[in-house]
Amino acid sequence: MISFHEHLMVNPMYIIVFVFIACALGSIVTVWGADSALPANFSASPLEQIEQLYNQVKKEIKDLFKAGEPDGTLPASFSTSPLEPVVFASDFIVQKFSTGLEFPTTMYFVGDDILVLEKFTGKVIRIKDNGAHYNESVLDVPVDACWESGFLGISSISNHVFLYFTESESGFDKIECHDQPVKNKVYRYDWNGEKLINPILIKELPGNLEGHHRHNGGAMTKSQNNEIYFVIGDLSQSGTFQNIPNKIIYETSSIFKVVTESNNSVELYAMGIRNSFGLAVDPVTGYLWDTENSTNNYDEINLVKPGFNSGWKRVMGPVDRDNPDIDGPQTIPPPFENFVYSDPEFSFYHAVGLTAIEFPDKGSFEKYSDWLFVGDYNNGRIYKFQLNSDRTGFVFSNPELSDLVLDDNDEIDEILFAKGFQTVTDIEFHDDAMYVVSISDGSIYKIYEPTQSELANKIVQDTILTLILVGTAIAVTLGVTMGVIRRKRMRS
Ligand SMILES: [Ca+2]
Ligand SMILES: [Ca+2]
Ligand SMILES: [Ca+2]
Ligand SMILES: [Ca+2]
Repeated sequence: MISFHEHLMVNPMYIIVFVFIACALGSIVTVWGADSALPANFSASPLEQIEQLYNQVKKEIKDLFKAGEPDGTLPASFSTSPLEPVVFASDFIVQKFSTGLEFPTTMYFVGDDILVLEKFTGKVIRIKDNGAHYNESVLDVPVDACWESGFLGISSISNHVFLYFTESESGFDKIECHDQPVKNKVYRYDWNGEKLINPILIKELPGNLEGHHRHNGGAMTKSQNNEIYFVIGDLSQSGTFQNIPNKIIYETSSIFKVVTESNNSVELYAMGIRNSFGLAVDPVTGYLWDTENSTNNYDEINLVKPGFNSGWKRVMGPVDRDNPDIDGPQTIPPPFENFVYSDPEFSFYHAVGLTAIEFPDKGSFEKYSDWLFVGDYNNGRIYKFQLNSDRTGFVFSNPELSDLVLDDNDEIDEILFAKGFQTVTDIEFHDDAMYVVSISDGSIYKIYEPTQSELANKIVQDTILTLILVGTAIAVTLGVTMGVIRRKRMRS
């Protein structure tokens, strides 16, 4: 359902119509008022009421103009306010699809149902194709969920569902932070149509090495060749996988590949990653892509070829840029095994907390088949990037973006697809629609092309709102005019 505020925001035309009608009616009513005598016993209180309404509407309009500022200039505190979602593509609408989830992180479709992970409960919630939840969770694991730990990643190949979570040693869910060592684990479960059963441990990784519960990564995706990729961040380490050659070799800052057709063997695939909440495989090229998170500067989108070194802690963002997060100049890391550094395909100078990354399905999103979508946590936005012809990078029409960095004053419109989701943590495409998980909102949104009847409903809504606005304009104009008349009469 489209809210009143959202409606006003997406239709600045209404404000113009409003002001125009208010002005036009204002002059007409003033003329009428000048020629007409008000009854002597005219009570002042309705006028006061109208004046109050006028002030209220004035405030409302002021707020609306504040909300309508160009997106790129919105301060973070404002953009995280509970605005309703807006899609900047006129042929799509957005609907709140499912609610009442407790801090959902990521999701995956099994058939037409969604399995979604709750960060702190360790529950896998199953959602029907109408957005309703099944009563019982399909799995409930013990999670150690302080800070960025917890239930983090899901993917699936046929009836095998792969899960990434920080496992609680005690067997009970734990939210409190602590210094005890824990493990991040990847399990494979069987989906029997009702429950996730028969867990097999695929990979055990460190967790909470410094007691920080930070940079656990957790994103997962699958390739067309029945491989599963998953990622872990640096767990605040400074060692070999962070491009600091020393004796510290924890399995961190890495992307791993599970070869399911080879007895679930796990291979190291990429290194030098500070942290990541997003992996996706291009359905055309089979290339893996990721999103990566900076301290303050240069969040990244990367094409991740086998043996990719993302460069952390020597470099974040393009190596020829200065990065205040890095001590001294940025440098290409020294070689480690066969890993090769390459610059990101795009970066955000100012960290936005990049999370989800996804290639569109066909159907309604066919027109975006050469685009890549990315979500962010800090602003609740969804960005879109047009791929080049060999799908190894992006093309832009705005020269400010052609340097492959969104700098602070760059115009953002070209890459902004939607906003207002508070905190995006996952995106999936399914059956003509894009689904978006908002962790702090406890909701999944659906972005899709409306049917004819939904479109008709929207037109009716538009008409009603226009009438309401015209009515308000008349009331306001009357209020102003009558106020003027009253003051004139009081003076005379
Ligand atoms: Ca649990
Ligand atoms: Ca990098
Ligand atoms: Ca730029
Ligand atoms: Ca996803």
